Amino acid sequence: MPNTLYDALFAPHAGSDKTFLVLKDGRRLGYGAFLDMAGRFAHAIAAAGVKPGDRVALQAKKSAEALAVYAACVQGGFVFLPLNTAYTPAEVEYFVSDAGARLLICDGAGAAALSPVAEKAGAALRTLDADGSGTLADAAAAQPAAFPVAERGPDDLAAFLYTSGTTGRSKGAMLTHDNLLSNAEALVGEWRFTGDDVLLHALPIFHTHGLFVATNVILLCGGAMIFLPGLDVDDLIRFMPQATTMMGVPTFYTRLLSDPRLDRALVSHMRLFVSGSAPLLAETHVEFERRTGQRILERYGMTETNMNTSNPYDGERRAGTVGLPLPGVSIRICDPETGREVAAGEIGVIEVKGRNVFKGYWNMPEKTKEEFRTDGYFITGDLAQMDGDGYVTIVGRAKDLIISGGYNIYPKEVEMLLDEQPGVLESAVVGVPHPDLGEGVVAVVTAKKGASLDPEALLAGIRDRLARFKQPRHVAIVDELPRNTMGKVQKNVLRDRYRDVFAR
Ligand code: MCA
Ligand code: AMP
Repeated sequence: MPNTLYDALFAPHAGSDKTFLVLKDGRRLGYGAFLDMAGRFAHAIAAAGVKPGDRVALQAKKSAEALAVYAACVQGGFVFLPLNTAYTPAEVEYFVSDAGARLLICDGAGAAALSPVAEKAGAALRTLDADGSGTLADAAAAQPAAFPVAERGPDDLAAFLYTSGTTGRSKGAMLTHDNLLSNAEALVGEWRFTGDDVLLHALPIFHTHGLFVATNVILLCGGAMIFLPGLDVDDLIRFMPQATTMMGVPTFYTRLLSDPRLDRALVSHMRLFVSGSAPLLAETHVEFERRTGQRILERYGMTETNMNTSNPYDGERRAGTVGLPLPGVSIRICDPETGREVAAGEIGVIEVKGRNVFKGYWNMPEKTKEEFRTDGYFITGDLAQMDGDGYVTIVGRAKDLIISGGYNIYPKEVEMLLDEQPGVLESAVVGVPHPDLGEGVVAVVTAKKGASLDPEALLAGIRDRLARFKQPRHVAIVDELPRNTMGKVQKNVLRDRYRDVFAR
């Protein structure tokens, strides 16, 4: 049966004993063994009542087995819904019920808290631990490795990835087989990936960067990944000699730079370092080149669009820019109000069109409509300028968004929870420079008349409902919030006022 993504990414490797994954303990997993595991998982998922088109939510630690669940979903025609492991059960409940997931797979340790969530949503619950054990693995063990590949065309859904919204309500971005395949093809070509590549992979696999950019590129070219559980600079340095390429968010590069072991000799054999998900400071780019002789290649993307632009592999990699539109991706910079394209060099909002652009937000036709122009361009909310050579420089965001260590945080979501705390009149949440994470979260809160507020108590009040990475790292209690003449809170004033709270 034809299956767009399976046929391109997985089927060519059937039966191959070539290494796909090198794990932290040095174990190697061949492509054939990985696909056999995926086939068994596909049986176990189907046995839980999941049919093609149904959503399968996964909140589990990074492991070869967790990645095999992704492969199993593509093979079985199930829609893969990966979730950040930092999400609290309250957050997971929203995703599972909004997506109508038929199955929730979680860590064994999280099963007690998530069992009522699954039950309420009418989803089956299975577990998968970091060591590959759990009830899903148990159910898969007795199954055959072969699983019939479900028929899926280019426009069929492959995955849902939730992105937060400016209203505080997360939206499920629906990604098709062709969205993912077209982008992997563009990146393999532009970044010259081949079956000889070994990618140092320390990113999480529940986001576009670690899953679709890194993993799909390696699957498509038939290379290997050194598959590490997370960012540990000792591991990066230990495995670097075995790798040819690395992808990371800017924090990967600033942490490597703060280690004296990073030098030319360590990385002279590497052919490519890629950065994305958050702005790479030009000074990081320059400092990395000074220390290592390597010019980091910065690219720009979004969950809804996969990758849009990239600095060139062979041409000039310009620090502070995100490069040129990828092949097959059409980019224009428009006036946010009128939607008219601005002249070269002027600032506007980035709009994108191409096979990479998602199908819309799940169950939100109105929201989807708002974010597309009538001629099919998607409005990203990123402010940028494009120079005469086509290089794009991101200068800010029209959306109220904080990016901390590559994770997105929508202030509205945090503000809504703070505003519910006893004694709180109102709050404003902003991102300010953070030396390790790029931006750190600051909450500025005012009290109701007669109430007194304690920052610790406020944080304790939101702890169970908000993933740790979204929680403010600095809370300021003030008498009033600065407002403009229209009465709107001036977040730029707050960003300025608190810009040094995380300074080293
Ligand atoms: C962890 N913590 C964080 C973050 N990560 N706080 C704020 N922002 C973060 N990003 C907190 C934890 O809650 C914990 O808090 C403490 O930091 C240590 O946790 P740990 O897990 O040890 O942190 P870490 O290993 O140092 O992780 C930092 C990290 C990680 C390596 C920057 O966040 C990461 O891998 N980020 C990559 C995210 C990513 O892949 N983004 C792509 C999405 P406490 O100690 O208080 O409990 S964007 C995307 O896909 C688009 C399409 C694109 O363009 O790529
Ligand atoms: P997400 O919603 O998690 O997919 O995050 C996408 C957002 O990350 C984009 O809309 C940008 O604001 C930001 N982003 C991704 N790559 C870059 C980059 N190289 N430079 C600046 N911002 C980036």
